[in-house]
Amino acid sequence: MAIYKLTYFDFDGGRGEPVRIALHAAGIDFEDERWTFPEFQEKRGGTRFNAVPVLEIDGVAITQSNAMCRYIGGLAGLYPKDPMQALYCDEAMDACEDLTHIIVRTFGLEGEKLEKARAKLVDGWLTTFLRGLGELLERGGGEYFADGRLTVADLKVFPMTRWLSSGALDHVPTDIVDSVAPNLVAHCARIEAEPVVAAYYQSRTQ
Ligand SMILES: N[C@@H](CCC(=O)N[C@@H](CS)C(=O)NCC(=O)O)C(=O)O
Repeated sequence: MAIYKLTYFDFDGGRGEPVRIALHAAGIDFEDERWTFPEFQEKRGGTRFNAVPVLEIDGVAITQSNAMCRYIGGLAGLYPKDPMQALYCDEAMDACEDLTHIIVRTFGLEGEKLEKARAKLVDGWLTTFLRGLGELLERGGGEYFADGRLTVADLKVFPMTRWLSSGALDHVPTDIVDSVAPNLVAHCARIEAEPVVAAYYQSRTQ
């Protein structure tokens, strides 16, 4: 049995969370290494691209969160075998990746600069991406992004919409998802209630 370790921030979201849930869904025990931000600054130089998440499998370090989602998703039965459905799945995951990069550009700003950058984000890219993701969900049948069932695309999107609605991002209204793509709000609740997802969070509280 291989030994797995996932290193990411101590945050139930972002690029690491879908991988954690997929590992749990695959029944793979893993070391859940969670770095505080100061720890990240201290240790990031030891990662291949100065970034997390990093997945180690028997000591071999893997980067790129969507590649991890596809691989662990495949082991968990959460990645479509049909090439077209896999394409649908990848499209949603890569859109989340682009959106994450855009949001991160506003990190580190303060005061008026932050307020202006976030207002531009809300009216611009956030609206564009949420609308687009809402369309991808419709194309997938309205409940899931691909394959008519839970896949890693759902595991990638729901922590993002949960985060955007949480109030954690200053100047991003907590009703943004609801006002742009209400189907993504229903999707978030549906995915949180999925047995494998609920079981993962249950395991976190034990
Ligand atoms: N394409 C990479 C991006 C990794 C990435 O940018 N991770 C963020 C944390 S979510 C990071 O470590 N950022 C450090 C920085 O940009 O300074 C992936 O999907 O894993």
